[in-house]
Amino acid sequence: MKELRTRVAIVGAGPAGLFLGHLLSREGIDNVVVERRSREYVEQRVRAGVIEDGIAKLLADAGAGERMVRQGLVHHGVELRFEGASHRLALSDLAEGRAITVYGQQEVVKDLVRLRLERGEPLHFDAEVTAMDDLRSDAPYVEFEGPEGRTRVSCEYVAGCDGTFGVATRAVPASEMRRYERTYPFSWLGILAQAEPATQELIYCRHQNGFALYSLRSPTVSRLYLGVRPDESLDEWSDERIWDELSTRLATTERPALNVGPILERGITAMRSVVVAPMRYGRLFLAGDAAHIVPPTGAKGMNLALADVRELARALCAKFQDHSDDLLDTYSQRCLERVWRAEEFSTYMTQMLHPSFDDEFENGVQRARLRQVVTSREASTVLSRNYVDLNSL
Ligand code: RFL
Ligand code: PHB
Repeated sequence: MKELRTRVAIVGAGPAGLFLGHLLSREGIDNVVVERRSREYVEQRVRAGVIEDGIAKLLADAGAGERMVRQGLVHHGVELRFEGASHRLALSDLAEGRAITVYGQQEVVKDLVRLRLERGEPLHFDAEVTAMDDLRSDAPYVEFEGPEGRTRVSCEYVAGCDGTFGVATRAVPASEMRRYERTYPFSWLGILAQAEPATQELIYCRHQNGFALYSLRSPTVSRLYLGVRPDESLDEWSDERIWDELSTRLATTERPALNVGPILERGITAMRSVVVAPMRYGRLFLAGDAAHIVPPTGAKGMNLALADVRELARALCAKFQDHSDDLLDTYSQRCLERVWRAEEFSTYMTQMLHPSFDDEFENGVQRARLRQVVTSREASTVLSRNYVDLNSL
């Protein structure tokens, strides 16, 4: 078996793992990132698209936002559409001038991979971490299987940034970590389409047939979602049916609902909420989806992941540079407070925008909530502040 030594072994090259590696390297802290998929795969994986105000600044201040600042689309509002009518939420007016940046998650990943490889820092693709151990000692290790065989990475700390149900959470004895979970009775069918967006701003739509979201990636690429039954399969959704349903749900009396174009990518994602606590076991620290999942209605997943590693990088710097354990010891508690706020917001958005098919009482409550959001300045202010900057409030 090959042997490597580093200070921090980082499992996973999603936004969390790559950004943690970036922040540590900037402080001169040696780290190794290990990713089980190929570079092409992680750079093409279409997922999140909304970056909060404070998280966009964090990326830019860390020298990782140059292309995002050039190519990202800054939005100052979103639209809420229900009962056939549109209502604009003036996010920036309601949230002290702050705004969201629409920039694909895979673009963030591409930027971070390129920066890392340019600086010659270790990043192993096609390398699956199969084990980690001695996590409660001061000499933990992880092992991975890569193109060159088996390697053991001896380190001082392990960062579990390996996403949902990863090897990191599985390495923790069940008695040492609690898992809180909720499932929802729907999934999201998402498409990326070569079509000019027919909207300037994101549209969150509640229709009696179900939820719809109109998002975008560039002046020529649209990203759209439909709420569907949890057991639905992509085979049941021809291109024609997808476009018909999107245009039914997004229709208003005022303008054409959308522009149609070739579908470049499609997928169905189940919606759930998960929190594991604490986000630490000995010298293993969890960050991002490895520690929590939010339903995508609040657009919080990638933001939470980047906010976690902002905390973790600070805590590791305090340890290595000032010999202080304080921030490491409070990491989990500080993150979880923010994570539960994001769970609350994501649940609120999800429950307000996905109609029930068998509970008319629930539907009455949802409509009342939406009307309150568009008529009460207090309600729209709370929503806007959480939407644009929850992780920095
Ligand atoms: P990732 O991105 O899943 O990265 C984890 C990485 O770990 C690798 N890995 C391993 N590597 C080595 N050895 C092993 N044993 C490994 N096991 C796993 C995986 O291959 C992977 O590369 O987690 P990370 O970094 O925590 O980032 C989290 C975000 O990806 C996620 O929260 C967001 O995509 C969620 N999300 C959204 N977040 C937002 O902030 N705004 C949005 O608008 C938004 N929309 C979305 C979303 C997620 C979606 N899906 C598909 C879940 C829309 C959708 C449809
Ligand atoms: C996206 O653009 O992919 C997106 C936007 C907002 C969400 C979820 C996904 O809430």
